[in-house]
Amino acid sequence: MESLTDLLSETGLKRRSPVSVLTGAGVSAESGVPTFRGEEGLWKNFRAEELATPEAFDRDPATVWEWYDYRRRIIAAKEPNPAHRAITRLDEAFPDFLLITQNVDGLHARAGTRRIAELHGNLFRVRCTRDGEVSDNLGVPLTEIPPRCKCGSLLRPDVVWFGEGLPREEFDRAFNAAEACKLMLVVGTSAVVQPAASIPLVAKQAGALVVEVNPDPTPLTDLVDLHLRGNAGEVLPRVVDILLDFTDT
Ligand code: BV8
Repeated sequence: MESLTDLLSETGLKRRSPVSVLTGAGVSAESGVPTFRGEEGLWKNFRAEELATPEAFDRDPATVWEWYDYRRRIIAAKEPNPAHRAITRLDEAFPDFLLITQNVDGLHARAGTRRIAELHGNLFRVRCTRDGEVSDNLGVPLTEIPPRCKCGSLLRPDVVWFGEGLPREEFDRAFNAAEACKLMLVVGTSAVVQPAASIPLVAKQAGALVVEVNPDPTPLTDLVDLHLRGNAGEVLPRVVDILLDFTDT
């Protein structure tokens, strides 16, 4: 990876430099969590675009709720992988750091990463459909599917569905970090879902060094400074070693 070191030398990255990471489902692939669009990227024969919508929930709340419960059960049995843990090492080493994730699986927090912007919410939280109050899913009495809030309204997963706006605070944190960072790692995303897929472009246009980690090319690949082809669980720990060595001056 001498080319990464060459690029770091050109940019003069320091330990005090702002660093951001954008992740997608690929960072959880080596934990055994299915991605959305890979060949195994089917969640129980459903495509996210079919069920991850307000219309689907209005039409058939029980099926949508059960689909999320199915995903929660699968993910609760998984563990963070070396890619998640490598990102935690960055969070611990760089004073000005933000992880921006599209993932809703909660694995980054379970790996110990603290500074996270969850663009698309989190599977392990639920939200009241009447007043938007968010709570921990674990305390929900499953007397009926989907369960109801204490106010009597249906509960829904606290995730962003297609056609819904992203949480304003998380969106702003992510785009502000993209505009300020000197280095952005883009890990395990097919870069097709907007507005998340625009975040690396914002970083690039603001002058950051943008490095993609993905076994396959994506619509971003021709636009980034360096595409490291490989699995995040293998590539990221080595990238972090290089970043910490290079800035350890
Ligand atoms: C919005 C939560 C407006 C739910 C998700 C332009 C054209 C057409 C449509 C649109 C457009 N702009 C906006 C839209 C609509 C839509 C959209 O982008 N559609 C896409 C499909 C074209 N966007 C929206 O609807 C967004 N909202 O725009 O609202 C608005 C604004 C204001 C007010 C009101 C409305 C909301 C999008 C959020 C949707 N919710 N998730 C749930 O999970 O159930 S998105 C879902 O896709 C997940 O969050 C997922 O993370 C995300 C992106 O997928 P990826 O993470 O990239 O995963 P994928 O499987 O695709 O790729 C995996 C990658 O990993 C691959 O590249 C693979 O090669 C790689 N990989 C595999 N193994 C490894 C690996 N990499 C590294 N290591 C490995 N081992």
